[in-house]
Amino acid sequence: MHLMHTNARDLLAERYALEGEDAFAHAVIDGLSRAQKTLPCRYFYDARGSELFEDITRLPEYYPTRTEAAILEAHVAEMATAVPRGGALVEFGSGSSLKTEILLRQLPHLGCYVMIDVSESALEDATRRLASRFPTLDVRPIVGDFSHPLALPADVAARPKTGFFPGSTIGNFTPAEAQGLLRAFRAMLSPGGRLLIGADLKKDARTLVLAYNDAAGVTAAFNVNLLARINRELGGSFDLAAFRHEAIYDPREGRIEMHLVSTRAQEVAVRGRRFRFRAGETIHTENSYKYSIDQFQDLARSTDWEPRRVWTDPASLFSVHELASA
Ligand code: SAH
Ligand code: AVI
Repeated sequence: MHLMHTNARDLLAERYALEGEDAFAHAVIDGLSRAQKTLPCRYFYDARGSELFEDITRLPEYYPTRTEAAILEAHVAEMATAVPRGGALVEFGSGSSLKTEILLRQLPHLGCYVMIDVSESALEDATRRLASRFPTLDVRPIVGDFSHPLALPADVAARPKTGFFPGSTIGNFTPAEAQGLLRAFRAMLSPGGRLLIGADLKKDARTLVLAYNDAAGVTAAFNVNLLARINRELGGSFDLAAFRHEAIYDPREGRIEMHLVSTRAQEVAVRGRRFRFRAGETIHTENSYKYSIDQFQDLARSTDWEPRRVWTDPASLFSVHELASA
């Protein structure tokens, strides 16, 4: 199996130097040095984190995955018209690519399927499964961070391109960051690109808070795994039992915030640097923004994407948007 690493391609030298473990160490030390400690949520997804995320998608409280899958099933014939014959489908943060199969089954004349993810293990599993379920499909896994400049292979770049960004992963970026991403995707998918993108919708706070505080504690394990990863990969000294998961909804920002709360005053070392925590102090680990359909379409317009069709479920929990390069 051939996984293409973006750092093997024509990226900036300084980014090359900051790949992998060094980039992770740099981000952790920078984030823990701030007044409000923070860690970038893309580091959730090591092999264990990717497994835990798949467990989250099957939780009764976590409505987004099954709702989006139902929207895809119901409207896939219309959605497929956004993908030209012989075109490339380029997925950002593809994870297990399970929902993508709904679309792939409808696209027998697809030129190729590009999946971009930071999780090498998720890409490996998905590549293996897709090879057996879609034996004639040209699958191109790319290990990389879609929020950094990323060059598509020349033969893919030459095809008409449709982006696929499901799961409401766009919600894990602030609106300003999301604008930057949407612009970068537009540049990558141009000329004439389309984007099929999932966005979780605003709803009552109770449903939202339960989705990120499941009874079985899987989301808590997903959150704490970030500290375990720092211990494993950077020789950190986090006492995992001394941090607890917290997820709150901030209605003014329209976002779920995940935090790790230090249950006592303590000091933690990472790569020879020491970080002090007060009892109750938190590390902000993730935002998950919730949009109205209008808000999301305005965000798209502000980045020169033109909103076309939008599909939702009967309870208006989740939305899938078709955007066209304006
Ligand atoms: N698309 C899937 C998975 C969503 S989970 C779904 O809808 O269920 C988010 C996925 O995005 C994970 O697989 C994670 O590894 C990946 N990811 C998160 N931030 C990323 C980044 N900056 N670059 C590339 N992949 C990223
Ligand atoms: C990937 N992303 C859209 C998920 C979300 O809902 O924000 C990640 C997640 N975090 C906790 N549960 C799921």
